Amino acid sequence: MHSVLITGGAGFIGQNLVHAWRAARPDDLLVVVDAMTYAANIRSLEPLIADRCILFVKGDIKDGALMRRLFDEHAFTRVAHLAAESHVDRSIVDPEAFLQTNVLGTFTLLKAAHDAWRSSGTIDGARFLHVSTDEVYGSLGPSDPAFSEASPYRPNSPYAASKAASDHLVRSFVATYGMPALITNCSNNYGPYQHPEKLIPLMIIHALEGKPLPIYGDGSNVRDWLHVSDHCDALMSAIERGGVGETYNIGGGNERNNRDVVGLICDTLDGAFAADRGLATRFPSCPAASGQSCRALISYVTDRPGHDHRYAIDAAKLDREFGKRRSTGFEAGLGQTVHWYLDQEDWWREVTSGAYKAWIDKNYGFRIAV
Ligand code: NAD
Ligand code: TDX
Repeated sequence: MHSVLITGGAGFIGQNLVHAWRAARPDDLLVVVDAMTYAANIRSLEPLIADRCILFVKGDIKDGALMRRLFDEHAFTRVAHLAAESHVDRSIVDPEAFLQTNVLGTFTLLKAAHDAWRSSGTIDGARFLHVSTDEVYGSLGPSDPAFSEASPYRPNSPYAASKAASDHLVRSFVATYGMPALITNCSNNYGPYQHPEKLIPLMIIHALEGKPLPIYGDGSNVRDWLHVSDHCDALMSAIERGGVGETYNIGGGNERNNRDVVGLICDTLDGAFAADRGLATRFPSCPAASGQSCRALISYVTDRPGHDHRYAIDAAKLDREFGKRRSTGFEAGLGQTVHWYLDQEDWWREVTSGAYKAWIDKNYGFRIAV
């Protein structure tokens, strides 16, 4: 049994990890700390909080005194660190928050964990899992081999640079202070509870509302899509079985270009509307409500500055050490995800009507149609 701290547990991957952890290890004490930025949502955690299955603390990882107090009160033996500013487009418009949370916040948390574990003499059995991204490795050409754990760091966006800096800090704490930490670098996640600023939910919701589907550049950029449930499964394996100081790449093995992903979302929605006439009543602005294809909404817009062309992950080390378990095929996972957003209209309307909307209105800059 462990006392576990999950930072960023109100975010997309964090919420999924809280539910997965609760189901897999019901005896562990779970404490979630999250600053509740625009990206956070605790609707799905409310039943767990009410039933005292988890403890939720609204707090900032940059608050060193609070972090240290949490370690002293709960004697954590596991930390899954997911709190971050995570959206590349925001990092282009306003990079400072990324440096503050991703770099300074990670440093503050590392220091609090290290101080607490050293002074309580529990450092040997403890584990600190730093959840990072494949974006630290930069961009691949069409025929380059996939990123491995040995790939050099070449971040291109302020987001990627801030995550790279945080990875380096973790590594330095392992080498210098004997911190029992490890790092995972994973590819693009998709699935339930993803904020509608990210490609897949954005396209689903825009299509339902009859808005343009803005594909950056020519849409040839490739991402390796990983279902969030497979990611959470790998994170739980890594924290329990991974080696201190090790890095594990986590990928879905599902390389797709953005044109194909958006086309598949459109086709899935077209099929769903054809099968369920009630959807036309709920979403009358969607082209599929009048028998048209959602593809009619696709609009190629100005490219993201510094847009990485391709990410691909070589997950051989993860598979070798923990066994291959990532099992969600992309077409099936995307279909389930589209249906999740169809079923959870209340959830995404609440999100899209809030702070996210104010930001997107103000920063629509580089989405001007070309
Ligand atoms: P998200 O933006 O959905 O959630 C991040 C959470 O962190 C939010 O709940 C937010 O409130 C919280 N947070 C932000 N600043 C904080 C602070 N200073 N103190 C405490 N909490 C704070 O992000 P996500 O997609 O769930 O990503 C989680 C982690 O996984 C991040 O570290 C991200 O870099 C990494 N990652 C994500 C992906 C992906 O495809 N989503 C891929 C690779 C790696
Ligand atoms: O409106 C859009 N149109 C578009 O063409 C948006 C939002 C995105 N895109 C493109 C840009 C990317 O090539 O789709 C691709 C995916 O974009 P995002 O969903 O913004 O993800 P990405 O930039 O690849 O980063 C994601 O994966 C790695 C997460 O946001 C990061 O947190 C993670 O580290």
